[in-house]
Amino acid sequence: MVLGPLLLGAMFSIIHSSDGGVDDFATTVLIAAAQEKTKHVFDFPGVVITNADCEPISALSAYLKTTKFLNMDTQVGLSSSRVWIQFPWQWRLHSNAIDQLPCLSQTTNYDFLSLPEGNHLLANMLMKAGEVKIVATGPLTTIADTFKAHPELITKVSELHWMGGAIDIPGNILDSPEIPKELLNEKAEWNVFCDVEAADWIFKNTSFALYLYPLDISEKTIPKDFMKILRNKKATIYSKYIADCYKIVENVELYRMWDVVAAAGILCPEVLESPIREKLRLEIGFKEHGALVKDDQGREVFIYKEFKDNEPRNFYEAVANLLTE
Ligand SMILES: [Ca+2]
Repeated sequence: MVLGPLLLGAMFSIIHSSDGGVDDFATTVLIAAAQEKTKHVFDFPGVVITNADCEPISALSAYLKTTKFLNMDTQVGLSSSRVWIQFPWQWRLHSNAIDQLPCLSQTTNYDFLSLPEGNHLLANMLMKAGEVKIVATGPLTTIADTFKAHPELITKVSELHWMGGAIDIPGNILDSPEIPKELLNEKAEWNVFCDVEAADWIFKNTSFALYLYPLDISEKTIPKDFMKILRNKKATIYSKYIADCYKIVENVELYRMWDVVAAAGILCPEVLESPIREKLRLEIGFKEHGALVKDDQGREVFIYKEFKDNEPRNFYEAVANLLTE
């Protein structure tokens, strides 16, 4: 489906479950830009932050400033859920850099304690919404905890689009200085590894369509290549903001557009090769903790592993077009 203008009101809502990294912010802004560009074919009621790939207070502050800066009608909440294994600090501190972006310096301070807690916000948004598609660009902790407390809300979700896992290529947890080497393995990816129990709960207790965007596809996305294409477009407030975000990680050689690919699955699916249907289960227990394993008894998942024509350039173009023009 290609999104287009609709005059009768929003067809569905997108809720973003973010964990506050640079790429998460880029994803949020892409959703906001697409909402404006498609003349609100979907609602974007909220972003819920999980304390995972971020320093949580700066991530919350940056999100509040961002939604104000971009004049977004989107609520923000920080979840009180806790992951099992935290991301390395070298990644988590990026949220502080976003909070310090010059474009966000004019916005005012907030009373953090008066804000809705993230899981309550997520539950309330689901109660009020019709059909919901969740874009999850961090661990599934917040979503699982909210559904454990409100199982009746699971049916509100038609699709979960999750950046997670590594299927036919190695994972990405080995370079994690804070974690003893014997607890790491070559197969797990961080969004799964950091809370395998939450992912396992979602796999076993839900039946909505689960679309997976593993490292297999996002490994091919290079922010510098995307920025070359974005710079050739007529700049907008969205494209300038994303340029500022990716500048924070421009010298991080292994940085990819992991999370943005998951949003593309809803916003511009025509640039992705059709997903492969597979049954997967979670490996739990050290050795291969967090690995996603093919298993006939596992959960049905639709895996996006390739860009159309094996060419990320069309993805860069489609995302750049949503942010500009
Ligand atoms: Ca993320």
